[in-house]
Amino acid sequence: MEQDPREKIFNGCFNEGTDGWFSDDRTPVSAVDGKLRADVPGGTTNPWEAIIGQNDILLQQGRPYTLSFSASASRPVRVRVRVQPGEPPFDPAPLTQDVDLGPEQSYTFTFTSGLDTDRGQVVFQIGGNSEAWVFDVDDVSLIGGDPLPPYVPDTGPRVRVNQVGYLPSGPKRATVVTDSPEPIPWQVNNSAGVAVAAGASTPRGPDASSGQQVHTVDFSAVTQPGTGYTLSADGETSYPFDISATIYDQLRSDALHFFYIQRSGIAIEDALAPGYARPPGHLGAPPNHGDTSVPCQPGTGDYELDVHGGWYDAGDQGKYVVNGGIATHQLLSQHERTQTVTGANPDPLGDGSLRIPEHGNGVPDILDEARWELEFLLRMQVPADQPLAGMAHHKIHDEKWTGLPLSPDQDGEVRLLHPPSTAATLNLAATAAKGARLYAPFDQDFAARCLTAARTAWTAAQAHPANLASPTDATGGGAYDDDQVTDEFYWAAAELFITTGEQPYLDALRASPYWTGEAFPPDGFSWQQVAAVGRIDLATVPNTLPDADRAAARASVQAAADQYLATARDQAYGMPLTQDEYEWGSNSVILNKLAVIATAFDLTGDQRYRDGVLEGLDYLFGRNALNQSYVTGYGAHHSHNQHSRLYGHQLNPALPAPPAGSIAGGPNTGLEDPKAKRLLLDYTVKPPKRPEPQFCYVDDIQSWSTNEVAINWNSALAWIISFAADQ
Ligand code: 9MR
Repeated sequence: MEQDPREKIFNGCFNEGTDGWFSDDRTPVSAVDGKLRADVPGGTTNPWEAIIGQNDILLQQGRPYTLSFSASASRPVRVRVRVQPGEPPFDPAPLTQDVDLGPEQSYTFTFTSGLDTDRGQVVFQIGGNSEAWVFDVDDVSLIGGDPLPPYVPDTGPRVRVNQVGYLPSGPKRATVVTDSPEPIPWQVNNSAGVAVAAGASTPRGPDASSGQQVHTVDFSAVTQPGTGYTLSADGETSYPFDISATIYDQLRSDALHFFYIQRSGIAIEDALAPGYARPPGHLGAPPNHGDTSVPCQPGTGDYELDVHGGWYDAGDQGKYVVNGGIATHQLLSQHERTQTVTGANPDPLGDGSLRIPEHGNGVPDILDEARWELEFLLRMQVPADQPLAGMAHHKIHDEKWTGLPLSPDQDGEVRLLHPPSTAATLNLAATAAKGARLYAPFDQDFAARCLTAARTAWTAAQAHPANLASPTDATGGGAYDDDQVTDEFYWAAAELFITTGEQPYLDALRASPYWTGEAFPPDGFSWQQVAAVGRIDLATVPNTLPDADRAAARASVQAAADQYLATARDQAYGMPLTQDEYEWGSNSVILNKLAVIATAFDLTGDQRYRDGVLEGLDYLFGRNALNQSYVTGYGAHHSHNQHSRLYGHQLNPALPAPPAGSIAGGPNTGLEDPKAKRLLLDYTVKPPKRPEPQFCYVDDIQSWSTNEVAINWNSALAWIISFAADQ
């Protein structure tokens, strides 16, 4: 059916399953034959005790509306339909209508809105019956008010630069959106408005990831440090930028400070994080039901574990071993790089460098921060006297999804341990093995504890090589499922071998398909594809691999870096991402490819790699189709409404926005949340059309699939910014 431009309901025909609709916990809903079906429980007294509805409905005061739907009931019942405010006390409601249901029938009601809100609700209150029944509803439509204005992002000037700036000795490129078929003149002005360089652009034709006609500009010849430079071309002037050797220094610290603020199980101190102070989350104090004695999911184990601590994963407050694993690895690697690479500066990561409570304990602060998570990962290991001893539980999170915003100490949901998985167990083995060698100079006991846990986990994973996390276990938390764990085996074997030098781990490496196989996926490594991180460590960290094997590992890093650089060269916006790779967390895909390119630079000193990393960063700081810096607090136009229960400023001005240095997930062509769909899909055509890949992003707190924060994304940012700041 053609959508009326004044339509206020999203997915009212249920062509997209139950997307956009909520129900209460006791009323399961599903999309059946293009309708929504609810199995309504019996034994309730009030209509609102069973409920289905949609949030974020735009209602304008004094405007007429028409609500229509078709519905049926498996036996005659009376239900109540309401259009109401989205928050308690849910009154005054512009429409309250009792409806007698039976065989399928269409219903139409008109009303005038007394409310002015973009957070209205349409609800079907279907409780109040002693016996269970089945409710079917379809073609839900609310027409009225003014047509929804099409969402037009603020893309600023058509001249796109790195809004933070450029290193004096680094490449300096920009992208100009213009239809001109011929080169156009450009000019760089300093802050006094004096022209310091000029030239002509290079036409690049149509750009596949943005759908735009673009030119590139190269002003690398400008090397004089200064603030407030601008680039002008085609009658437009870019946002200002700096040229400075220190542009990434503060971000090196901020990107890591994010982890302190995401900590679970500790009070966040205002003195360390002004504006972010909060009581400890999930330490067993009511209303929390976690995380000090957390039971297993029903039917999966008869014990409880103390799994307090660690970092909250993202905008949710779950804790997932596979994502905690890669994030911990990247922090540990950031530290380890300072020990293996000449020119990598340990001081900005050392004791006293970060804003954390462990100052002055003689341990590099970055190791203190990583240990906060590593201790949690160790707690997730199944005790020796239980079935699957030595494995790691896949995750712990709320039984049901919680709303936004939510301070973790106020979370009243039951939290459960989800079954152990091979992938989680190998993440524990890999990170604990790496921790064993890195903490040894500072805390022998902890290092020994790590190594024992890593060995135990490795043995347990070998005994249970195919315990896969369920892809459907995604209520109240993410699934983080992975049906391929040979890469996790390879990574864990690599870390255990590097730390111990023992033959069985080398044998396991040799037996792995990754020993000679491609470890670097075309779309970069990730929490799910981890062979690359094992390979990078074999190539960079001192170990006892035979020389030829070590040389092969190094050559493979370089070959992957060459491939990623070739991708970047094809992009008029300069980043190593093809138009098909704008997936969930696409910014981290770029960052992780940049880490491979950076490692090639560390190994070879070849400037092409260093320049490729720096140019790739330009995209993340504003040289892109949206003119958007994806890092909070950095650049003239930066993301600041990321999806998070902690940083709820967009919903409640009394709450903080994400802290400076938080990176957003980035454009995602899947548009996997209702907000992104409603704003970005063009419903005037069938099937609804999404914008070009680079435009599949919205800086809105409700768009979790394009605009969330996450520990594995900030760990990727922190690693690469440390590299860039070292240059
Ligand atoms: O980063 C994850 C991405 O690769 C997946 O496609 C997506 C959907 O399963 O989940 C992402 O991870 C989210 C997790 O499931 C729950 N916490 C927030 C994570 C970041 O969005």
